Amino acid sequence: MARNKIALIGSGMIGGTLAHMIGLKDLGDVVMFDIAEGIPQGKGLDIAQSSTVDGFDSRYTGVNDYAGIEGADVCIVTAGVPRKPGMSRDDLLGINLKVMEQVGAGIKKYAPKAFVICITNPLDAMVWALQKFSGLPKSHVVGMAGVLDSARFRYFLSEEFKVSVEDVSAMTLGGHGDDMVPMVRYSTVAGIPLPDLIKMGWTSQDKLDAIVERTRKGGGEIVGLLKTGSAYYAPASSAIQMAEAYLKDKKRVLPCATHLSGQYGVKDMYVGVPVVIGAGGVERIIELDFNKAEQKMFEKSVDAVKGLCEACVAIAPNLA
Ligand code: A3D
Repeated sequence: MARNKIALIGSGMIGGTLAHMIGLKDLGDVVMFDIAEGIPQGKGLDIAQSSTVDGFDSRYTGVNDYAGIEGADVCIVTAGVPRKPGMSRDDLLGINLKVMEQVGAGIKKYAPKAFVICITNPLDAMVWALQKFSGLPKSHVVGMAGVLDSARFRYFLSEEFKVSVEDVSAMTLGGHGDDMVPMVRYSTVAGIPLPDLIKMGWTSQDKLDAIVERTRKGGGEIVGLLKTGSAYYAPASSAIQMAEAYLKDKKRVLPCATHLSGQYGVKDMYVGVPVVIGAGGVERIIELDFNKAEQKMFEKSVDAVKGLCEACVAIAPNLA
């Protein structure tokens, strides 16, 4: 049986971390693509040399030509620029939209059957544009944000409750911006919802509100500390979880930026909602019943994404 071929479009901080994780998890062979000459080749060779120590057989190729991604089963897109302190994700839109046009054309030509996971920011608008530029089926183009935002929420909750991260499940929906919607009602410790944990005296409403706020600003907190770029370990882990769900047909239920065509009252936009990911890509979109407060937050988040899509159309009218 042929091994999976995983193409990483963008070989920067997240791309390099992804390449290493794919080897350690034995998910397949890796093609690293970048416009910067030498970077994908150098990182690929470095990781390939580590394979003898760690004992994995993934093969690594570094390329500067899209022909190298031919026939990829999965493409993970991080090409573009990240945030620096003082920048919002939205400030990246103009530069990264042009990058998505090139990436979309490359995937369309060489890997039209791939499952594509976009990470480039501003995420919800970039994945929306990438699907249009590439012309791939909507079920096969998704954005990574919800898994990361939920992972941050889970981590902060596990610290607050002093319990294993494994026992905390949490869900963050909506767009990947400061208006994201951490779903307190649907987040639990071993099945016990957070509102019940407040009643049980495990935490207070004020502390929970502070955790929700820290989750919303989780990316910015790391940008402020690093000063030279944005987070890359947790974003890479999150995208790997999505790729693995597809390659192993795991049918994982994960919050992903997904194309909505009427679900949640949203049409032709990518927004973070829970979906089932298996061999068919996005196999099912799960529609939750929001209460009034959640609905209001979700609508605010959707409005922010809508504004970004309109800004994309102003630059590239063919996206309309
Ligand atoms: P970085 O280390 O700068 O890597 C980006 C790479 O893209 C560099 O190696 C560039 O040379 C390359 N590149 C630039 N233009 C092109 C092009 N036209 N074609 C191919 N490659 C190109 O950034 P990073 O890896 O830290 O972050 C990558 C992206 O992910 C940024 O847009 C971040 O904002 C975004 N990001 C998203 C999340 C989400 O949760 C959605 C989290 C963290 C970072």
